[in-house]
Amino acid sequence: AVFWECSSSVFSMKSSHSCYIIATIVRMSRCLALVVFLLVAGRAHTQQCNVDDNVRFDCFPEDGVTQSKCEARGCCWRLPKSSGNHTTPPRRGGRLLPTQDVPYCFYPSDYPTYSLSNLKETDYGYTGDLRRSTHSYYPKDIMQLKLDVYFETNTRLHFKIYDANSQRYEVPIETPKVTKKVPRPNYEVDFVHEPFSLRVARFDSGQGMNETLFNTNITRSFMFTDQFIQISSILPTSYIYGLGEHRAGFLHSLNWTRLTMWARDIPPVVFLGPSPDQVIQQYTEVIGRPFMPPYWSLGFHLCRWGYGSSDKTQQVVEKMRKAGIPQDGQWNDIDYMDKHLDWTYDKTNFSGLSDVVKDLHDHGQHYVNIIDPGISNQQPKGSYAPYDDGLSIGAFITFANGSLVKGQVWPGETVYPDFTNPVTKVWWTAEAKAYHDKINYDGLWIDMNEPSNFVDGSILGCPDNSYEHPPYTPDVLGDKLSAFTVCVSAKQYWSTHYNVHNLYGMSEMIASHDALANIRGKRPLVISRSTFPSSGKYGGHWLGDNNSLWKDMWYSIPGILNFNLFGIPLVGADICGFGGTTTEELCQRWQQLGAFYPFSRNHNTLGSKDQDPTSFSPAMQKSTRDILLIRYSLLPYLYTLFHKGHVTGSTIVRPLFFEFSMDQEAFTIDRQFLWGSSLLISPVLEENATSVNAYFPADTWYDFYTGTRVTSQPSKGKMITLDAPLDKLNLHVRGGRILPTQDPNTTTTASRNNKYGLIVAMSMGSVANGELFWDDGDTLSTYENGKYIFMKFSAVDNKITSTVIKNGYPYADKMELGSTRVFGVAKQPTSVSANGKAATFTYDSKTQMLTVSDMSLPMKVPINITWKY
Ligand code: MIG
Repeated sequence: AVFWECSSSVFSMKSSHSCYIIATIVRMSRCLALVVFLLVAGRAHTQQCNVDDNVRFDCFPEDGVTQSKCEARGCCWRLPKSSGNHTTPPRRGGRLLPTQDVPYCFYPSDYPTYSLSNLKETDYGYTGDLRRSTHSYYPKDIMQLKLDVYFETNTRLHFKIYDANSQRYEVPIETPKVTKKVPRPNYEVDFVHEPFSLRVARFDSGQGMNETLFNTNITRSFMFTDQFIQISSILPTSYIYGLGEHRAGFLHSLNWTRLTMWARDIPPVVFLGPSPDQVIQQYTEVIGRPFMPPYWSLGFHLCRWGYGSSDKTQQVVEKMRKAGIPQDGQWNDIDYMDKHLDWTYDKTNFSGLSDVVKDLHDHGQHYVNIIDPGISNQQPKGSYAPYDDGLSIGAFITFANGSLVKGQVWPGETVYPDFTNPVTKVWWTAEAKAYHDKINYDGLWIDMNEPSNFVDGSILGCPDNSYEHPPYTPDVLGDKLSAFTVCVSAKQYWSTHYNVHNLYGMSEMIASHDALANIRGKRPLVISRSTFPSSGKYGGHWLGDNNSLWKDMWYSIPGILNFNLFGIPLVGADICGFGGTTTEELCQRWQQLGAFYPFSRNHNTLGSKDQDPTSFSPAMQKSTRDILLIRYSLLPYLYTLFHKGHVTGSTIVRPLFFEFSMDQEAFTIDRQFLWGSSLLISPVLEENATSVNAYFPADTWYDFYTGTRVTSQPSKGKMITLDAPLDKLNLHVRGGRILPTQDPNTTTTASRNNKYGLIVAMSMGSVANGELFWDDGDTLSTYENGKYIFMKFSAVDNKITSTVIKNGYPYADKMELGSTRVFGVAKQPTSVSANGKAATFTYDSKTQMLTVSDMSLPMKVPINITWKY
């Protein structure tokens, strides 16, 4: 059970154990990140209640506070200065956006807490003892704690606070083990002994001063009890991003906002940056780097709940082909199943399913189906192997007494696989293989894995114990931990469900990823609804059930940006909206935006009107085709970004401030985003709009379509109103960058045979750089095994060259550069040569774009394109 609380200068986190959070924190010219927690408090004896409104730390975050309940906790009860005539606090609650107000009940400044003793330097940093002598208001204080501080790398400090006398549950995610401290870290840590507090500061060599990143010396609210943990820090900034999946804008409100992340549980680390993208690289160094997606998964995907038959599924694919709209993946939702049973298909309505899949494969396309965790226990014995086999090996979650936890999901009564159990993984692979022998699917879409349950806890309710009824229940849906999921006191192999609840989805991702790799021997695609830090190692995510609303289209941008912060970059929202009925205009705009989601899929709910692109007017189809062809042409650039993400942890889609971290205007922008450092996407998010106000951070930017320079490295960023007729998505390329491209086609299988291209966008000083990573797009571990080609491109004045850094790609002979567009060529060239031969070119003096075409330059050796004036 976890929640956050933030005021303008305070936040805290309460957790069942230890926690792990990442927030990128930006302050004026500096960016950092931050993270995490645990700890304790005691009964106040004397009360120092003279605390300013804006630093009041909420002592009664749950609903129903009264003066007597507050004072029973040893806390202060005072009207906020800003309360006006109100004498009772407004009701709290409101799950998505809790009431934001100054707490009436808050910690006194002399609240008893822990003291620090025996602080010693060690090989890895520091160790010390934390003790308290009075109890807090929550049951079972851990009176003696240990503090370990690890100086792990120059940019990573890790501190851990834990029970001195007994082993508590820790999340079994492998994190780097560091036993020797780095000699010259980029930070310092200091401690106050009585009462205990800790401060972390980063050296800022540029400014010759230190910047405090984390400082718990704010309120004595540090608690560490059996089921309630809390630590607070002063924030160095009011710009807070990240902190789990929420449907809201990118920037968080700091007005006593509670963000619930039911059960997150790994030790704390502090990442120092300083640049935001470095923060993410440092974070993924700990949790694991994102997987390398199969190339085909970066194409466009189509799905809906309720095609109802294999014929209807086939028809939509055929309509897409006829319309010439790119499509790499066709998906089926739960209606393909026989009575919603996992690893079966409806032999009546979907009798042609294996032919549909064969036809997709014959056309270089792929097929993905949904799988839910719940396994029906209601089928006649001997008729449904997934249940019979699972039961016989003990694959399912049980209560402490060994009886099965039975819930209710789509197939009716179900049991739940315990994916943390190694035997369950073996069973899951066997079931996935048996089904794959019938339907040759290519990827798995795993839904309902919170895990979801249509009854609370189980069909028999839940036992009465302290897991089910903790002393503090965070702000969760249904007001109890087992609401809409399984009983939290149920047993799993790793630990009690209470401890591993939020890991359920990830454990299923691991099992599904490994099963696919095993069965297909190729790169797996797993898309999961529930995720946890480290999930990006195993698959991607879609943002769940949005609606066909303009606002939800906007929210998808903070959504994809956040998942890039979380190290799960293969992410997208249901294009055109899942619930409700889209309009053609909304769907057309959403297809434009969605063409730039890392994971691009149109999906629709049962019973809603068709919303695949072919169900709209020819004009809408054309605009969707055009923008998807642009996506496909840019896939070499996107794929190279995924490679970078896989190897260094850098982000694929980025908020503007990741690249322009000195620009305060950029901090709040969540209606535009970047692909990598170089491509700016400025979608229309409003109905009836024919223009868009787009922010251009201070640099040189070119219109993607015409090559026209829109800004010439001004000293400050600018807001510019751009034309955005219905069939146009505004895209801009940053000066100084080279993007690798490929002539598009309607599948990646086809486009991968085409010639490559370059978009060269000159800086004001007439230089540009870029790179390309390429491999066969489907073989496992090509980077790790050296089966790839990696090259760098550079442009200076009137010359473009390449350097092949590594060539281990078996088909590198087939790669040819066909064309190049150069933005920012000031004068008309008289001739252009490509590897020494005269080349075809055109030049537009108005836009200053030089286009060189009809080339066939082998890419495994250096290229050289030169023009003369
Ligand atoms: O209870 O499988 O978020 O994408 O279409 C609903 C049916 C279950 C929820 C998923 C949605 C999917 C739907 N599923």
